[in-house]
Amino acid sequence: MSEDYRSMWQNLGLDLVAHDALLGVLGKFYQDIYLTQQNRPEGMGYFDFVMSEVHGLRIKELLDEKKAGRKIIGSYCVFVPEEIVLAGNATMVGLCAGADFAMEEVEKILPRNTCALIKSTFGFKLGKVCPYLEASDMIVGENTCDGKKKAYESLGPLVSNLYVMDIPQVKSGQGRALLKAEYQRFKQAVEKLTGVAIDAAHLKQAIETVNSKRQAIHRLSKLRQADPAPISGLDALLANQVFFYDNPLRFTDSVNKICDELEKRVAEKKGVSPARTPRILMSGCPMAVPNWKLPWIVETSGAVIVGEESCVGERGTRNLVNASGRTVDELMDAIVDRYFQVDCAIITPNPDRLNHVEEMVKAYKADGVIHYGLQFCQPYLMEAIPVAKALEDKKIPTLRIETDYSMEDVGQLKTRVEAFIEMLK
Ligand code: BJ8
Repeated sequence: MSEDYRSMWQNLGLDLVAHDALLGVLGKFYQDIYLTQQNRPEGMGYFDFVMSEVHGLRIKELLDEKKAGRKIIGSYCVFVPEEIVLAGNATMVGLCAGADFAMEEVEKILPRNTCALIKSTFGFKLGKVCPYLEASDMIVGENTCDGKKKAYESLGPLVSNLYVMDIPQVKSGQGRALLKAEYQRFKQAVEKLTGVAIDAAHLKQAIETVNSKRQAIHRLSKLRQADPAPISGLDALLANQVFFYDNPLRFTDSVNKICDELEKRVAEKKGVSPARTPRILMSGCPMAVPNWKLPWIVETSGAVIVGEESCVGERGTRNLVNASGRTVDELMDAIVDRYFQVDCAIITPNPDRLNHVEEMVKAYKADGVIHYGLQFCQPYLMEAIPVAKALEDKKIPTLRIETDYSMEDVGQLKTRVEAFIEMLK
C-alpha cells in the first residue's frame, strides 16, 4: 500500500497497526478463497481490483468527493433508500462487516450472545479499522431486529453522527404510512446535511441510476439460471457485496461487462463446473465482506450456488422503483412502494419470503436450499424452521445451518454440507 494511503488512514483516525493486521488477513483470505477458483470470468478482474483497493482507492475517491462538497452516508440495511441519498448529492456506502474484530472490547458493550453482524460493526468501530465508517458524514441505523435496535442505542455515544430510521414490522396500511413518514423525515435529514433541496428531476435521475444498478444484477442473476452455471456463487456473491461500496455507474458497467461474457458462456454451454453439478440456493442472513465461509465450503464440496435469497442478494436487489412520477411526492411514493416489498424476517407475518424462496428454487432450478442463520439472530433462526418445513413438504431438500464468523466450525460444517450435497446427487 502506498504511503499516501497510510497518511489517509491516519487522518481518518484508524489504528494503523490493527488495520494492517486486518488487511493482511483479508488479503490472505481473498487469495485462498477467490483466486484459487477455476474458470473465473475475465470480468471478475475488475472485482479483484476493487477488493485489492477496498480500503485504498475507493476511500480516496470518497474523500475526494467530500473535498468537492459531497457528503457520504453510511448504512447498515437495505431499507435505507439510496435514491434519496443520491438525489441529495450524497454517496451511500454499506457499513455492515463480515469479520470478527476487537471482540474483547465489543463484549464490554454488548452481550456475548449478540449476532456476529452486530458485534462486527462494533468491533470495526472500537478497533478503529473501518475507513468507510470514519469517512461517513451521517451513519444511518434502523429499527429492524431487536439486536440492531438496541445496539444503535449503544453506538450513538461512540459516533457523532448517528441517525436512526424507524422501520415498520407489519405490512399493513399503517406500516406503509410509517415507512412513508420515515422516508420523508430521512429526506429532510439528507437535505439538512447536504444543503440541497431534493427536486423531482434529481430524484428521478437517482431512481434511474439505482434501477440500472439493480437491473445489471438482475441480468447477472438470470444468467445463473443456466446449467452449467456460468459463474460461481462466490463470484456472484462478491458482485452483490461490492454493490454496496462502489460508484453506482461504474458498478453497473462492470456487471454488464461480465454479463456480456457470461452470455457467450451460456450460448457455448461453458460453465464453472460441469452440467448437472448439484445446484444450491442460499437463503437467510446477509453475508457482508469478508464473510465467505459457507459459500466457500459449499463450492469446495462439489456443488454450485445459483442464487442468494438474502439482502446481499435478491432480497436486497429485486424490484425496481417506478420512475414515471412527475412530482417529488409521486416519486417518493414509488420509492415507498418498492421498499415496502422487502421481506426481511423482522416482518410479521412474512409469507412473502417463503414464496420468494420457492420462486427462486424454480427459477434457478435449485436441487436444494441451504438456510444460513447467524447464531443469535432470532428473526432468521426462528423463520428457518417453518421455511425448511414448508420446503421439505414440497420435497425440496433443505439444510439449516447456524454459524458465526469464526473458522472453528469449518470442519463440522463441511461434513454436514458434503453429506447434504451427496444426497442431492
Ligand atoms: S432488511 S436482513 S439488512 S435488517 S443477522 S442484525 S437480523 S440479529 S441484518 Fe438485515 Fe435490513 Fe433485515 Fe436485510 Fe439482526 Fe439477524 Fe443480526 Fe441481522
